[in-house]
Order: sequence, then structure tokens, then C-alpha cells
Amino acid sequence: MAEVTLFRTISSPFALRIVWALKLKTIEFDTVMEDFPHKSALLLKYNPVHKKVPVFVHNGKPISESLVILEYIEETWKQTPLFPEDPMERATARFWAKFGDEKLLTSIFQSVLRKGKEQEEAKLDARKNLEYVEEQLRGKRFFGGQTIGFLDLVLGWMANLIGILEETSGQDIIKQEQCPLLFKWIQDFSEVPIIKESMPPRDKLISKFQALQQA
Ligand SMILES: N[C@@H](CCC(=O)N[C@@H](CS)C(=O)NCC(=O)O)C(=O)O
Repeated sequence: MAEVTLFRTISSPFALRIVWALKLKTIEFDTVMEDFPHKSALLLKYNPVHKKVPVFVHNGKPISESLVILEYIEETWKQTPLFPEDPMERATARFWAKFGDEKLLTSIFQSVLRKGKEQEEAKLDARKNLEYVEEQLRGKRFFGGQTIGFLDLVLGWMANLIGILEETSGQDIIKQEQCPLLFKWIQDFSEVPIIKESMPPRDKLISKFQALQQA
């Protein structure tokens, strides 16, 4: 096995963060593309607790959980720093990364996948959560400042998936007038060459989310 191997799926937004981080830091890596619901014996061996991607294997040793993997990559390869230097800014970026995964992502998915009252509640939550994140962009082009950093990679799933979720659900998630900074960030982030070239194929994402919507 190569020095660095990433277990991922074609559509996993969590794994995509790791692809982007490795490319930004110009770290060579091998990819093992999992085809869920089948999980390879190696994936189960390397991530017996959660049995999920991404799994990052460095010199034969596995690490799971994308936020943990990003921290490991940052500490191991110093080039192109992803985290701010200032400890308070670093802590703040970690706070919003956790918020993004625990609150924002959940509320957005529920706002398109749930029905009835649950959906209405999720929509209100999603709107409020988007406004919180919008505030983090005030005065900045990217969450990382002038260039993309850790929080951009963590929230990158919005650039990747919001358009797909809007198309497959027929609902607006981000309105330009409500979140102009986030709207612009999605455009700018998606145009960064390393980000753009690694985006999963749109048709595959559409079929996946159409199936989810029907289920
Ligand atoms: N908190 C985890 C989430 C990873 C995750 O949910 N991965 C999904 C793919 S997007 C997965 O492997 N799901 C397989 C399963 O749930 O069985 C992370 O940040 O790495």
C-alpha cells in the first residue's frame, strides 16, 4: 500500500474534504473507492467502530472521522497551512466546523428530506443556521480569509451539494438576498481549480439524491 491511502466513495462530502486537503498540500495518495452498500474487508478492518468513509491510512495506520483526519494532515505536513495561526481563530474555526456538521448539515438535509411539520421546523432551523455561517464570512472572501482553509474545506459540501439538493427537491435552500456572502462564497470556492477538478460527477449525485428523495 502507498504511504498515504484514502478510502472514500465517489459522493461522500466528508471524504471530499480530505481529497481537497491532500491536493492543496500536494501530498501524493492512493484512493480506494468503496461501492456502498458493499464495504470492503479493508474498510471494516480499518474503521471497525463506524464502518464509514473517509478512512485515511498513513504508513499502514488508519485514522477515521474527517475532522480528525484534517487535523492530522495539518500537523504532519506543514506546507500550505489550512488552519489560522492565531489560537483563538483556530478554536473559532473548529467551533464552526463542528456546528456545520452537527447543526447546519442536519437541518439542511432534513429541510428537503422530511415532510410536514418536521420539514417546516427544519427549514426554520436551516435558515437560522445559514445566517450564523453567513456572519463568519463578513469582511472575508473565504472562511480562511483571502485563501481557502480548514473551515472552507469542512463547509465545502455546501458548494458541492446545495445545488443538487435544490434541484432534486425543487426547493430553494440558499437565497441570494438572504445570504449574499454565502452565495458568493459558493461561487468563488467552486471556481478554485483544485476544488473544481475534484468535484464528484453531477449526474451521479443527482441520481443518488433523487433516490434518497423518493425513499
Ligand atoms: N462524521 C463522519 C461522517 C462520515 C460519513 O457519514 N460517511 C458516510 C458516507 S458520506 C458513510 O461512510 N456511510 C456509510 C454508512 O453509514 O454505513 C466524518 O466526518 O468522517
